[in-house]
Amino acid sequence: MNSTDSFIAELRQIVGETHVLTEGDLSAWEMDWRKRERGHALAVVRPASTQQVADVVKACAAAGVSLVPQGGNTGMVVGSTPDASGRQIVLSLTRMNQVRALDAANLTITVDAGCVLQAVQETCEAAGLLFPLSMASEGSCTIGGNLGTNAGGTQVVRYGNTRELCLGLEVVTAQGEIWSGLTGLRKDNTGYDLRHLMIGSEGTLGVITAATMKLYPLPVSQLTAFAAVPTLEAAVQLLGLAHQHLGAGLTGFEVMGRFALSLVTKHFPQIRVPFQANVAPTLPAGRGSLPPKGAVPCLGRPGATAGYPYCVVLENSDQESETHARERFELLLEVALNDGCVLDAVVAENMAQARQLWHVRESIPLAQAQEGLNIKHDISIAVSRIPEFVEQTDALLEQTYPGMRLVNYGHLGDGNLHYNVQAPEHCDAEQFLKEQEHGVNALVYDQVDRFNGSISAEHGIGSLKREKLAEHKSPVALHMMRAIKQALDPHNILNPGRVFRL
Ligand code: FAD
Ligand code: 2HG
Ligand code: ZN
Repeated sequence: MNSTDSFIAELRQIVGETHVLTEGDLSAWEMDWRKRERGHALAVVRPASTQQVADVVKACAAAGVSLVPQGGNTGMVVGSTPDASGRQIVLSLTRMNQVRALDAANLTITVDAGCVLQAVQETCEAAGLLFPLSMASEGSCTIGGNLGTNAGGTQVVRYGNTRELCLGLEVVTAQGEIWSGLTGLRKDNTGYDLRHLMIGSEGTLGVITAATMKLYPLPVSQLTAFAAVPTLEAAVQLLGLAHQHLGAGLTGFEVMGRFALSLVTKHFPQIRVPFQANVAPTLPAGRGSLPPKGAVPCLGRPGATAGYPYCVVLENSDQESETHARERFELLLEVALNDGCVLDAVVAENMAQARQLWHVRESIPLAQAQEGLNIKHDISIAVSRIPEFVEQTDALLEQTYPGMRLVNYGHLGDGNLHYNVQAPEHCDAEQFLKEQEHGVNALVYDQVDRFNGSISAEHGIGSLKREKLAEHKSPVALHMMRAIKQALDPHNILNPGRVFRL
């Protein structure tokens, strides 16, 4: 038996014969969600317990084999798939999917890292509690992946990123030791906060095997509106009004450019996008009229036409009764309509309609993927400067890459845009990316620097943005990051080549 065979045999002994995959179609583990890169794994290893993870990591360390932790493989930056060497293992955590404890009085839940986000949300809801992390990939992404990337999503404006929701972690170190840091404490200042070091480290500092996460009471009322705005400045003005009128009730504030919405209409014609040409008006405009069954009532001005430059989804969730909350919510929209920062708006009458409105927003990444390969920029800029950034950068891109199409949307409430560039129509997207991606990225990221922004707001670095990080992060910060990596993983076996090269 050669050394590779005996290594595979050892892995099989640890996790069981059928949970070490070496043959057949492994593309689900080897190809990233965006289909940017296809790697090749020595094996896909699927442990079922923390001890098995620790034993696998020890075996890898002894054999000098590196490993790539993987959850739902929905990451956007090529961080959870193996390289092309055929010498790395994919450590898939999806069999570790148990809820370990739910402490309603402490408002915490402790879950295995491989739990799917939606399953955690549903468990909490069944117990009358809210786990607020939410994103379009929630049916597939895992808590381990959310922590690994410090994922954001659509509720950050109220509840923060995954980091803010995490109280404790259990982690397997690069040496195969288990750090049991599963605390539900809100206060613990006993030295360096290792939890925060692990969160957002993209599998390069440790393998997260479980986490204790914060919960909240389920909101009593939830109101969602879809509003058309004349400009991005108006969207920012509406955000200010929403903070003022709704206070902590404001839980979501998303912006969507016209082209982004047109892709939803084009690729998912069954989805009703308010104010788009394919949607017959649901109601004569005006407050108070009763909507036909299943339709979203219209608050907007009569005669408003389709094709607004930007639309916004905003959500208020509250502990006060629906009647009070709705009064405040509708007052906000009335003030915004009078100020001219909203041109038209629909408010969901019930949860089913709210879900329809959110579904429009959440379908954009999928519609965009249907349109073809694109160049993603997950950037953050101070909210106040976003309109100026977009105006300048749109103009620069249009001038330099005539015909390119901007899919601009995102979490405006957090100052986070998905400022994505799609190849010109009828142009081979693969060819466009090959020839122009470098230049497009340089242009956009230089602008981000000029506006003191970040080149990765919520998706992380992976290998896709690794070289960009080196260009845009301060040398002092990079030096400290490397020192941490070398201290915790001196043999570079945990997701090497992700975030930076050593
Ligand atoms: P993976 O893709 O498997 O892994 C991501 C990274 O985490 C990799 O570096 C991996 O090595 C590491 N990792 C995974 N598990 C562990 C572990 N147990 N221990 C240590 N490291 C680990 N992201 C957002 O932030 N906000 C959004 O709104 C959002 N919307 C999305 C919508 C769609 C349609 C899609 C496809 C993706 C979206 N994403 C979003 C990106 C993605 O879903 C998130 O980054 C998510 O957190 C990844 O979880 P995952 O389980 O799929 O992780
Ligand atoms: C979202 O907010 C995700 O929908 C995906 O973060 C962003 O596809 C993208 O660019
Ligand atoms: Zn996002």
